[in-house]
Amino acid sequence: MADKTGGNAPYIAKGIGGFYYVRTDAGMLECKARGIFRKRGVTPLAGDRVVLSPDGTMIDEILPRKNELVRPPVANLDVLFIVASTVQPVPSTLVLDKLMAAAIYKNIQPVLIITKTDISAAGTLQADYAQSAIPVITLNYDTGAGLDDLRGWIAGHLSAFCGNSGVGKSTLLNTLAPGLARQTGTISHKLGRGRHTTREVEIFEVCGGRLADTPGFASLESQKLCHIPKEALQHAFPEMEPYFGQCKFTGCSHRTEKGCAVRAARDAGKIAPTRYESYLTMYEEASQVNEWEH
Ligand SMILES: Nc1nc2c(ncn2[C@@H]2O[C@H](COP(=O)(O)OP(=O)(O)O)[C@@H](O)[C@H]2O)c(=O)[nH]1
Ligand SMILES: [Mg+2]
Ligand SMILES: [Zn+2]
Repeated sequence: MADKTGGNAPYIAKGIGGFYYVRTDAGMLECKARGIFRKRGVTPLAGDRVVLSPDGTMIDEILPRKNELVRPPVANLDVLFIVASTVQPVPSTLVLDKLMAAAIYKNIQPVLIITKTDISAAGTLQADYAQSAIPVITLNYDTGAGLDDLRGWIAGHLSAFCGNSGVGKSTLLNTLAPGLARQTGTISHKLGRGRHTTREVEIFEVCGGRLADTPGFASLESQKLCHIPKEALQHAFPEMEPYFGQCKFTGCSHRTEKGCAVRAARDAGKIAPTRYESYLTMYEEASQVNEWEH
């Protein structure tokens, strides 16, 4: 499938037990990886674009990655859907902001999806992100609102869903791709292993795009995605970007410095207080990690 990024080379849909299932124009091929990868310390990942041997049994080459995540192990994600429900459970903006920042730092487009708007209005949550430059999709299954928007983001991209248990990820996937639940674990069945034993990422083609099913990625563990150094953190908050050149001091950390244009923007209502608050908390946490490491 041709993506907006990464071309349309064959890609690894799943790796399991030293075998790689590579989706090609000619269907799914079972391949092994050349020993050279192990020597170089490179592990082929689901999402990797690859060059196969002429007989289609070997991964000869892994094309350059746009990004890679260790947990969950997946390469070349374009979009991370961060699912939050208005209630049951009530979202933490800090947790959402951490995930969004991690995605941006990894060159992945975060998209916030708000569920359960039939139970409670999405107002506050929507307002928190209205000025963030992060796309927000408000879903409502009664009216169908948001579903086309979501399909538009899936098309032509490799994406993954994350979000707390109970926010409605499975419900959403079943709505978008009713066949997906049935497909899950097909490859491991072929291998004669119970699907409950597999923790591997598996990529499915749905809605004109590709979805990475990522077991163990249900909980919101942004620290597992990546650590963002405190100096880089400001770039993971896109709505702060317009003010960077305007602070009184170069190298302003946008916390307590006099003449900080970012703080002024917060005061003027141009940056949401919750977003700025998350930045401060994350900066503090990043500082502690840095000191501990050095
Ligand atoms: N009222 C309402 N309930 C929902 C919505 N989305 C999911 N649920 C319910 O929330 C519960 C958890 O949903 P589920 O999809 O299993 O969440 P997951 O843990 O993220 O996969 C289930 O009882 C769903 O029926 C929604 O938009 N509105
Ligand atoms: Mg679920
Ligand atoms: Zn500043």
